[in-house]
Amino acid sequence: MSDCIFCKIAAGEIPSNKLYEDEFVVAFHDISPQAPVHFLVIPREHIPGAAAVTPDNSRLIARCFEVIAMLAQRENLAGGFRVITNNGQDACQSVHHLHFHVLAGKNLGERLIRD
Ligand code: DGP
Repeated sequence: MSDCIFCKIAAGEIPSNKLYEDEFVVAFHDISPQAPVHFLVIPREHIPGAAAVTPDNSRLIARCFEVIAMLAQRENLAGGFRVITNNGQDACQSVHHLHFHVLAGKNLGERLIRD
């Protein structure tokens, strides 16, 4: 999608602090961190959100979680981490390209990412 900010980050057209990228997935630090560790994992393919996951693209979600597990090990998140995806208006989704927030580096408590 030509006007999608995360498509542009994945393509390298907008700078980001990337942790990892491969043919299918990109991980980069969130511009507005909510925890000491806060990065986003996205499929390169433009999927608008969790509600748009289908049998045709769900392998990309599996790949995102493989990358999350790899980065959790590489970034030494042994104390634990939280994975969140916001979908739609009530969840305050602000970027309509599926992304998984990975939060860590402190006790995250029981509060939601936005309340
Ligand atoms: P959400 O509200 O779940 O759609 O989260 C979108 C996240 O994307 C939010 O935490 C801030 C982050 N974000 C928005 N624009 C940019 C950007 O240009 N660069 C980076 N690194 N993160 C961004």
